[in-house]
Amino acid sequence: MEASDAILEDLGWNAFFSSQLVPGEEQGEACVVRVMAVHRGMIEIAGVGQEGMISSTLPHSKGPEDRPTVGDWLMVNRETREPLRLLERMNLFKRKAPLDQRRIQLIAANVDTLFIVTSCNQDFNIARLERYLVLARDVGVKPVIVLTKIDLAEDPEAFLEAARALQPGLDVEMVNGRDPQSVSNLAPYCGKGKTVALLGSSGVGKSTMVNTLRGSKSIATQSIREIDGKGRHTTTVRQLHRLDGPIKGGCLVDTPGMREFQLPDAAFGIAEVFDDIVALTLECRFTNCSHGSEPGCAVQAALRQGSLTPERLERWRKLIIEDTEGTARTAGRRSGPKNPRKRK
Ligand SMILES: Nc1nc2c(ncn2[C@@H]2O[C@H](COP(=O)(O)OP(=O)(O)OP(=O)(O)O)[C@@H](O)[C@H]2O)c(=O)[nH]1
Ligand SMILES: [Mg+2]
Ligand SMILES: [Zn+2]
Repeated sequence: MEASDAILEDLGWNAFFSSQLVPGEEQGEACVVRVMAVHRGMIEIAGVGQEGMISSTLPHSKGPEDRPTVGDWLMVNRETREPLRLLERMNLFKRKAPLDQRRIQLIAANVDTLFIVTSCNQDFNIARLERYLVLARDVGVKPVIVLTKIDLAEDPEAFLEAARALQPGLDVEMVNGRDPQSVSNLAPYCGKGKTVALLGSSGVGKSTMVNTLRGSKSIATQSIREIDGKGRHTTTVRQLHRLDGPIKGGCLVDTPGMREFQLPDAAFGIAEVFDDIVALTLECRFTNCSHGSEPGCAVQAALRQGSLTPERLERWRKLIIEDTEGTARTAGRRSGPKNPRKRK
């Protein structure tokens, strides 16, 4: 293996991407780089002998998803560093833009694991965590719930239990993000060539954790507001950071805390995170059951038995309605909520 291959592999380069190279492409004027950060109209890149800021404008870019985002692999001109083409993505995290729901905002591409970060305080919110889980399932990336600030919580175990109850088999980790010993629990998710993205509200400690994992204080962090415990939106750019300190190998994508978080069309992810309810709806007597007062409704029966809580049912209904309305809006028409049941 050549030294240059080793550099790319450290950055996450693998056979999925190398198989997309046209024979001879890399011997010519083109070389491959990874997008490390996105600024206004500019991107920061890293590759073999390539480091720095370049224009983010791609030739022949067609749709909103053609823009380079953090984690992307890009072919650029070796000399001029002009972007030539975007390599096909392994996966892509996106959301609806907060100020314009018709716009899609790209969050990160080519991610192996998603850390859904929340702190053991007022930030902890089951409905929001479910939303992030839906996103991860929809994108097809393994989610891990990371509970921070366990050193400040009176009863961190209660948060652990509530998080574990979200989904059977879900990975939940507890850390004091400022303590190197504690964050070393997260090392197994990192490692050579692996990319981990961190998502969560402002102030939960994403940047603090990235700093500690890297054994550095280079990323700015800021205390949360005392009055309501909310963060101050300290991180403003999505950025890929290489792990080359106490924990060696892999990359972490630090992201700005999200104020509000609207899912893109995510019917698949919703069905995965709420697979218990989906299974129940298939047992209802009527195919068009609204799970209200119809006879033979398996959802209502589960509520009566206590195997399903009304809160969980409500959260599912909300996501389904939101997803259906979003899809209808994108399609440029109005319609009521779809019946989730499809009979074969
Ligand atoms: N005691 C304690 N403090 C923590 C922990 N994690 C983070 N903090 C503190 O919480 C505050 C916010 O941390 P940040 O890392 O800036 O939060 P962030 O998630 O990056 O926030 P944004 O960049 O605004 O999205 C800082 O004062 C950190 O020192 C922890 O596990 N324990
Ligand atoms: Mg931050
Ligand atoms: Zn029903």
